[in-house]
Amino acid sequence: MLLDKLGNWRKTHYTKDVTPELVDNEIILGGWVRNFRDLGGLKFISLQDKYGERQITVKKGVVSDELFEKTKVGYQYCLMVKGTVKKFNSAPGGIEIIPSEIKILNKTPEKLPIDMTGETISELDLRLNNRALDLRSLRNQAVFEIRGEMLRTIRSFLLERAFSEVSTPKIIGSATEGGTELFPIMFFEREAFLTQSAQLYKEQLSGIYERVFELSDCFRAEKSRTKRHLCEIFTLDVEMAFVTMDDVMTLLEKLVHNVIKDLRENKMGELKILKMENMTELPELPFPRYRYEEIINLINDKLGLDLEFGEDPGKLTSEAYRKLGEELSGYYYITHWPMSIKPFYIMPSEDPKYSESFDLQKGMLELTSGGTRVHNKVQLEDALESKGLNPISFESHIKTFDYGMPPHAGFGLGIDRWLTILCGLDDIREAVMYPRTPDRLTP
Ligand code: AMO
Repeated sequence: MLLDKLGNWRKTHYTKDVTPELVDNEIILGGWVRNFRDLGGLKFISLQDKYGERQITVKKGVVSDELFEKTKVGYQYCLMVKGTVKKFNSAPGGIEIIPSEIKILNKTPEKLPIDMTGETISELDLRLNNRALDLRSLRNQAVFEIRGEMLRTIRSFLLERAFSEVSTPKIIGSATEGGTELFPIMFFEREAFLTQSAQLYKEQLSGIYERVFELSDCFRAEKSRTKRHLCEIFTLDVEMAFVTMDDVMTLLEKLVHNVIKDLRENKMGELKILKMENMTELPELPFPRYRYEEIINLINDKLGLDLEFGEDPGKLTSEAYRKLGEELSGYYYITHWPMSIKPFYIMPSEDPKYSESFDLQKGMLELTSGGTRVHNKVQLEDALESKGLNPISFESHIKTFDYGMPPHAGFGLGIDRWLTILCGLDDIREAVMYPRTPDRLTP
């Protein structure tokens, strides 16, 4: 069969806009066949577009014989349908479209590599191998609609509070987080790296614009094959001048609260598709705050482990991690980490064994790290040396501390991890359109 041409047809509506007010009107929809049923004299097509789906009802005697014969479709065929909107209570949304013309714009092989009807969920690697198809599923549409809403709410929340959105380089000359886990690249004849975080630049910019944020990709050369690690991550970086970590923690918990409130108000349909309408609950403010030592004691007492001061609870086995998540299932802060396991830019506490730092956790998952930063140049140079780093490699950064760097604090939040939680996904790779892990460079 020859394919139809688009010609002068243009969509008049998206499926979500086809409401009962449009009954008896002629419309043009476009999209893909999610499902179809052929009952002999009656054919049903679920036509899906970026916002949802509508039922197209093709009944012998009601549509022309030519159209009835032509309507032989397969899963994910690309169609445009011109037709009249009718009320039909048992159709999704209480509406059906009676077509007068259908254009088949593209076809698919008889057997698709993954299930697209929504009846079963194919295995994740198979879905990722066929991601452009997989992303069309109603479930994935819900996940990425929620991601878009999260980013919009984050932006407006911060812009309303005198933040400036900034963009910092992703090709860098030396480490930001202190050495390891960088991807080297060739920058003409020189070696360069893909950035791990906006850390140093956002600190510098907080000395100019006072309150800055960035939403961007960062690269982590970690060979961690877990359900919570990626090699390319998307983070929210925030930095504020003239504050300490307490102010930043108050801002962050309000931000988290605001995003969830907005999702519950505006994306309930998507949460329902993901069966998260009762799970993605509005957390109470303020979030509980535990010092690092309290968490270590809790893990040792409740979970029968033997962690010592200075160990990173993040390095726990997944079993212990799961148990910690059962013990503390909501959002909570872990503060005052040992200085020995924090980066050079973090401010030591009055007792320098501890640091002015925090993580925001949701159950077993670390969502954010942050803290008060060192803003005194000499102290920063000493901190670099004490971490075994060469101040010469950080010269251009340190120089900026000569020109009136204000006290400042900030945090970095992993958007992919947060989306995983908000959508109740099992694996972080599901929260990224095209994930990068040690085993995955395509698609
Ligand atoms: P950190 O290295 O903790 O802090 O990163 C911030 C947040 O990013 C997320 N994240 C990851 N997500 C998926 N896969 C990974 N491999 C991965 N690594 C990190 C986590 C984490 O909490 N500069 C500091 C932040 C700051 O102090 O402002 C930083 O990058 O959710």
